Amino acid sequence: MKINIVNPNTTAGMTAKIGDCARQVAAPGTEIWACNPATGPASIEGHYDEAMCVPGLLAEIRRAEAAGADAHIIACFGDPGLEAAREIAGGPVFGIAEAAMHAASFVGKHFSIVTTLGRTCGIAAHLAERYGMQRFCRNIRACEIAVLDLDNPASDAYAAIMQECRLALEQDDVDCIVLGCAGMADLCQAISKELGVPVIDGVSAAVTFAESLVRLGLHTSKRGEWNYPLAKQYL
Ligand code: 2AL
Repeated sequence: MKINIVNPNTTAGMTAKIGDCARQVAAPGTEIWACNPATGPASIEGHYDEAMCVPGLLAEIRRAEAAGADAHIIACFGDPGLEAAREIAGGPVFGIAEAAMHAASFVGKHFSIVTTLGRTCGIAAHLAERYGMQRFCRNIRACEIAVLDLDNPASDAYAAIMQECRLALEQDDVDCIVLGCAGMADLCQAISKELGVPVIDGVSAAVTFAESLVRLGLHTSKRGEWNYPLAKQYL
Protein backbone atom coordinates (compact mmCIF):
# COMPACT_ATOMS: atom_id res chain seq x y z
CA MET A 1 0.00 0.00 0.00
CA LYS A 2 1.23 3.49 -0.87
CA ILE A 3 0.38 6.40 1.39
CA ASN A 4 1.14 9.88 0.13
CA ILE A 5 1.81 12.44 2.86
CA VAL A 6 1.85 16.05 1.78
CA ASN A 7 3.46 18.56 4.08
CA PRO A 8 1.70 21.60 2.60
CA ASN A 9 4.45 24.00 3.59
CA THR A 10 7.64 24.27 1.52
CA THR A 11 10.18 23.36 4.23
CA ALA A 12 11.87 20.15 3.07
CA GLY A 13 13.48 19.44 6.47
CA MET A 14 10.03 19.32 8.05
CA THR A 15 8.81 17.01 5.28
CA ALA A 16 11.69 14.61 6.02
CA LYS A 17 10.84 14.61 9.74
CA ILE A 18 7.16 13.92 9.01
CA GLY A 19 8.13 11.07 6.67
CA ASP A 20 10.41 9.51 9.33
CA CYS A 21 7.67 9.66 11.99
CA ALA A 22 5.14 8.15 9.58
CA ARG A 23 7.49 5.26 8.73
CA GLN A 24 7.87 4.46 12.43
CA VAL A 25 4.16 3.59 12.77
CA ALA A 26 3.53 2.25 9.27
CA ALA A 27 2.90 -1.48 8.89
CA PRO A 28 5.37 -3.67 7.02
CA GLY A 29 4.47 -3.40 3.34
CA THR A 30 3.23 0.18 3.63
CA GLU A 31 5.21 2.60 1.50
CA ILE A 32 5.28 6.17 2.79
CA TRP A 33 5.75 8.91 0.23
CA ALA A 34 6.49 12.26 1.87
CA CYS A 35 6.44 15.39 -0.27
CA ASN A 36 5.88 19.13 -0.16
CA PRO A 37 4.87 21.69 -2.77
CA ALA A 38 7.60 23.55 -4.64
CA THR A 39 5.90 26.90 -4.09
CA GLY A 40 4.02 28.43 -1.18
CA PRO A 41 4.65 29.46 2.42
CA ALA A 42 7.61 28.08 4.41
CA SER A 43 5.24 27.43 7.30
CA ILE A 44 1.51 27.68 7.82
CA GLU A 45 0.45 29.90 10.68
CA GLY A 46 -2.83 31.51 9.74
CA HIS A 47 -5.59 31.87 7.19
CA TYR A 48 -3.46 33.59 4.54
CA ASP A 49 -0.78 30.88 4.74
CA GLU A 50 -3.47 28.23 4.46
CA ALA A 51 -4.95 29.83 1.35
CA MET A 52 -1.50 30.24 -0.22
CA CYS A 53 -0.51 26.59 0.32
CA VAL A 54 -3.58 25.02 -1.27
CA PRO A 55 -2.73 25.15 -5.04
CA GLY A 56 0.68 23.54 -4.44
CA LEU A 57 -0.82 20.99 -2.07
CA LEU A 58 -3.48 19.98 -4.62
CA ALA A 59 -0.81 19.65 -7.32
CA GLU A 60 1.02 17.17 -5.06
CA ILE A 61 -2.18 15.18 -4.51
CA ARG A 62 -2.77 15.03 -8.27
CA ARG A 63 0.82 13.97 -8.91
CA ALA A 64 0.63 11.16 -6.33
CA GLU A 65 -2.79 10.03 -7.60
CA ALA A 66 -1.29 9.62 -11.07
CA ALA A 67 1.61 7.66 -9.54
CA GLY A 68 -0.79 5.23 -7.85
CA ALA A 69 -1.14 6.41 -4.24
CA ASP A 70 -3.81 4.49 -2.30
CA ALA A 71 -4.46 7.25 0.26
CA HIS A 72 -3.34 10.79 1.07
CA ILE A 73 -2.59 12.68 4.26
CA ILE A 74 -2.49 16.46 4.56
CA ALA A 75 0.12 17.00 7.25
CA CYS A 76 -0.77 20.42 8.60
CA PHE A 77 -2.99 20.87 11.63
CA GLY A 78 -5.31 23.35 9.88
CA ASP A 79 -6.26 20.60 7.40
CA PRO A 80 -5.98 23.09 4.50
CA GLY A 81 -7.61 22.07 1.24
CA LEU A 82 -8.99 18.84 2.72
CA GLU A 83 -12.32 18.77 0.93
CA ALA A 84 -10.83 19.98 -2.36
CA ALA A 85 -8.27 17.16 -2.08
CA ARG A 86 -11.13 14.70 -1.57
CA GLU A 87 -12.68 15.90 -4.83
CA ILE A 88 -9.56 15.06 -6.84
CA ALA A 89 -8.52 11.86 -5.04
CA GLY A 90 -9.86 8.37 -5.59
CA GLY A 91 -8.52 6.96 -2.32
CA PRO A 92 -9.30 8.30 1.15
CA VAL A 93 -7.78 11.63 2.24
CA PHE A 94 -7.08 12.50 5.88
CA GLY A 95 -6.31 15.78 7.58
CA ILE A 96 -4.07 15.39 10.61
CA ALA A 97 -6.31 17.52 12.84
CA GLU A 98 -9.30 15.42 11.88
CA ALA A 99 -7.37 12.17 12.45
CA ALA A 100 -5.92 13.29 15.78
CA MET A 101 -9.25 14.51 17.19
CA HIS A 102 -11.02 11.30 16.23
CA ALA A 103 -8.23 9.16 17.70
CA ALA A 104 -8.36 11.19 20.93
CA SER A 105 -12.11 10.65 21.18
CA PHE A 106 -11.50 6.87 21.16
CA VAL A 107 -9.04 6.85 24.06
CA GLY A 108 -10.19 9.66 26.34
CA LYS A 109 -13.31 11.49 27.46
CA HIS A 110 -11.90 14.96 26.78
CA PHE A 111 -8.79 16.42 25.19
CA SER A 112 -7.00 19.72 24.94
CA ILE A 113 -5.02 20.72 21.88
CA VAL A 114 -1.50 22.12 22.36
CA THR A 115 -0.48 24.03 19.27
CA THR A 116 2.14 26.51 18.04
CA LEU A 117 1.06 30.17 17.89
CA GLY A 118 -2.01 31.66 19.52
CA ARG A 119 -3.10 33.04 16.15
CA THR A 120 -3.80 29.46 14.97
CA CYS A 121 -6.10 28.57 17.89
CA GLY A 122 -9.19 29.90 16.11
CA ILE A 123 -8.49 27.64 13.14
CA ALA A 124 -8.29 24.58 15.42
CA ALA A 125 -11.49 25.65 17.23
CA HIS A 126 -13.28 25.97 13.92
CA LEU A 127 -12.12 22.48 12.90
CA ALA A 128 -13.30 20.96 16.20
CA GLU A 129 -16.71 22.49 15.50
CA ARG A 130 -16.74 21.31 11.89
CA TYR A 131 -15.81 17.74 12.87
CA GLY A 132 -18.37 17.54 15.70
CA MET A 133 -15.53 17.36 18.21
CA GLN A 134 -16.59 20.28 20.39
CA ARG A 135 -17.92 18.00 23.10
CA PHE A 136 -14.53 16.26 23.34
CA CYS A 137 -12.29 19.32 22.96
CA ARG A 138 -12.06 21.30 26.20
CA ASN A 139 -9.36 23.81 25.33
CA ILE A 140 -6.85 24.90 22.71
CA ARG A 141 -3.55 26.11 24.09
CA ALA A 142 -0.62 27.75 22.33
CA CYS A 143 3.02 27.30 23.35
CA GLU A 144 3.88 30.40 21.26
CA ILE A 145 6.68 28.68 19.38
CA ALA A 146 6.60 29.33 15.62
CA VAL A 147 6.46 26.22 13.41
CA LEU A 148 10.00 26.55 12.07
CA ASP A 149 11.34 27.20 15.59
CA LEU A 150 10.16 23.78 16.76
CA ASP A 151 13.46 22.44 15.38
CA ASN A 152 15.58 25.27 16.75
CA PRO A 153 17.30 24.06 19.95
CA ALA A 154 17.41 27.66 21.20
CA SER A 155 13.60 27.77 21.32
CA ASP A 156 13.44 24.87 23.82
CA ALA A 157 10.21 23.81 22.18
CA TYR A 158 9.94 20.57 24.11
CA ALA A 159 9.86 22.40 27.46
CA ALA A 160 7.33 24.96 26.21
CA ILE A 161 5.02 22.26 24.85
CA MET A 162 5.39 20.19 28.04
CA GLN A 163 4.43 23.19 30.14
CA GLU A 164 1.20 23.72 28.19
CA CYS A 165 0.42 19.98 28.33
CA ARG A 166 0.86 20.00 32.12
CA LEU A 167 -1.35 23.09 32.46
CA ALA A 168 -3.97 21.36 30.30
CA LEU A 169 -4.00 18.33 32.60
CA GLU A 170 -4.14 20.53 35.72
CA GLN A 171 -6.68 23.09 34.57
CA ASP A 172 -8.77 21.76 31.67
CA ASP A 173 -10.11 18.52 33.19
CA VAL A 174 -8.85 16.44 30.25
CA ASP A 175 -7.41 12.94 30.07
CA CYS A 176 -5.53 13.18 26.79
CA ILE A 177 -3.67 15.70 24.67
CA VAL A 178 -3.69 16.38 20.94
CA LEU A 179 -0.54 17.95 19.49
CA GLY A 180 -1.49 20.79 17.15
CA CYS A 181 1.30 20.76 14.57
CA ALA A 182 2.89 18.23 12.21
CA GLY A 183 6.25 19.58 13.34
CA MET A 184 5.61 18.14 16.82
CA ALA A 185 5.32 14.56 15.51
CA ASP A 186 8.79 13.57 16.70
CA LEU A 187 8.07 14.74 20.27
CA CYS A 188 4.86 12.79 20.78
CA GLN A 189 6.21 9.59 22.32
CA ALA A 190 8.49 11.36 24.79
CA ILE A 191 5.71 13.72 25.88
CA SER A 192 3.26 10.86 26.32
CA LYS A 193 5.76 8.85 28.36
CA GLU A 194 6.52 11.84 30.61
CA LEU A 195 2.85 12.77 31.16
CA GLY A 196 1.51 9.23 31.50
CA VAL A 197 -1.60 9.99 29.40
CA PRO A 198 -2.35 9.40 25.71
CA VAL A 199 -0.79 12.11 23.54
CA ILE A 200 -1.87 12.03 19.93
CA ASP A 201 0.15 13.14 16.94
CA GLY A 202 -2.07 13.50 13.89
CA VAL A 203 0.55 12.29 11.41
CA SER A 204 0.86 8.87 13.10
CA ALA A 205 -2.89 8.66 13.69
CA ALA A 206 -3.61 9.47 10.04
CA VAL A 207 -1.14 6.84 8.80
CA THR A 208 -2.85 4.09 10.77
CA PHE A 209 -6.34 5.30 9.77
CA ALA A 210 -5.25 5.38 6.14
CA GLU A 211 -3.94 1.82 6.38
CA SER A 212 -7.22 0.66 7.93
CA LEU A 213 -9.50 2.29 5.38
CA VAL A 214 -7.42 1.11 2.42
CA ARG A 215 -7.47 -2.43 3.85
CA LEU A 216 -11.26 -2.15 4.10
CA GLY A 217 -11.30 -1.27 0.39
CA LEU A 218 -12.83 2.15 1.03
CA HIS A 219 -12.52 5.00 -1.45
CA THR A 220 -13.69 8.59 -1.36
CA SER A 221 -17.31 8.51 -2.47
CA LYS A 222 -17.88 10.07 -5.87
CA ARG A 223 -21.64 10.10 -5.55
CA GLY A 224 -22.05 13.60 -4.17
CA GLU A 225 -20.07 16.61 -3.04
CA TRP A 226 -16.65 14.92 -3.28
CA ASN A 227 -17.17 13.89 -6.90
CA TYR A 228 -14.36 14.85 -9.31
CA PRO A 229 -14.44 18.56 -10.21
CA LEU A 230 -16.42 19.49 -13.32
CA ALA A 231 -14.41 19.71 -16.52
CA LYS A 232 -13.81 23.36 -17.28
CA GLN A 233 -11.06 25.79 -18.07
CA TYR A 234 -8.98 27.05 -15.14
CA LEU A 235 -7.09 30.19 -16.14
C1 2AL B 1 1.08 23.84 11.21
C2 2AL B 1 1.48 22.56 10.76
O1 2AL B 1 1.06 21.48 11.20
N1 2AL B 1 2.35 22.77 9.76
C3 2AL B 1 2.51 24.10 9.58
O2 2AL B 1 3.26 24.63 8.75
N2 2AL B 1 1.71 24.74 10.48
N3 2AL B 1 0.17 24.01 12.23
C4 2AL B 1 0.23 24.97 13.20
N4 2AL B 1 -0.77 24.98 14.10
O3 2AL B 1 1.13 25.77 13.26
